[in-house]
Amino acid sequence: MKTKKALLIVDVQNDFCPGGSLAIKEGNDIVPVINELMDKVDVVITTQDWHPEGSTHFEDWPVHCVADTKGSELNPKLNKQKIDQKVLKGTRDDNPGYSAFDATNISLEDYLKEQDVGSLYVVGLATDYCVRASALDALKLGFHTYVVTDAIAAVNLKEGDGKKALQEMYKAGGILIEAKDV
Ligand code: VGL
Repeated sequence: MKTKKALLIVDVQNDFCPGGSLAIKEGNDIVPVINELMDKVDVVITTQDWHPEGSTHFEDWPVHCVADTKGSELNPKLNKQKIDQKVLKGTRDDNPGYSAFDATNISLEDYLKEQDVGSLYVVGLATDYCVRASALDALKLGFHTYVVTDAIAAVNLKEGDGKKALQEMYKAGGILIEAKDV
């Protein structure tokens, strides 16, 4: 039986935080909560949206998280020392890379299996896009998947998108939990 717990920190990058090109209001507020969670797990993984310049993905979104720019860097307040594995996604034009399992620098599924991870705690940005897609894929792949509700934030292009995504993840078998209960 896979026994280890992993924290999957989705896209806590400058462009998704206040001051960034696709800023989510609460982007900075979740960082201290995430830093504390790092001590409660065995493996810490970060994902980064990592788009080529001129990506067709930018027909749907403002230009954001272009590879090797300030905007694609992790939030400076995130504790980098505890990161075991970085994952890059959205690196090619044929896939928007919403899900951490679409990463191209490694296979996240293989990595988690090698590390003996059975449970994933998903946190980060944004609830209605990359958190949602990553959690739904984790559930499909059979991981015990927790979504830490006070360590995520939504874009909410349409009002209620974040809530809808939470319901979807719950219905698919995701466990909604608060950071204090991890
Ligand atoms: C994301 C919108 C566009 C995310 C990525 O990280 O959730 N949202 N690209």
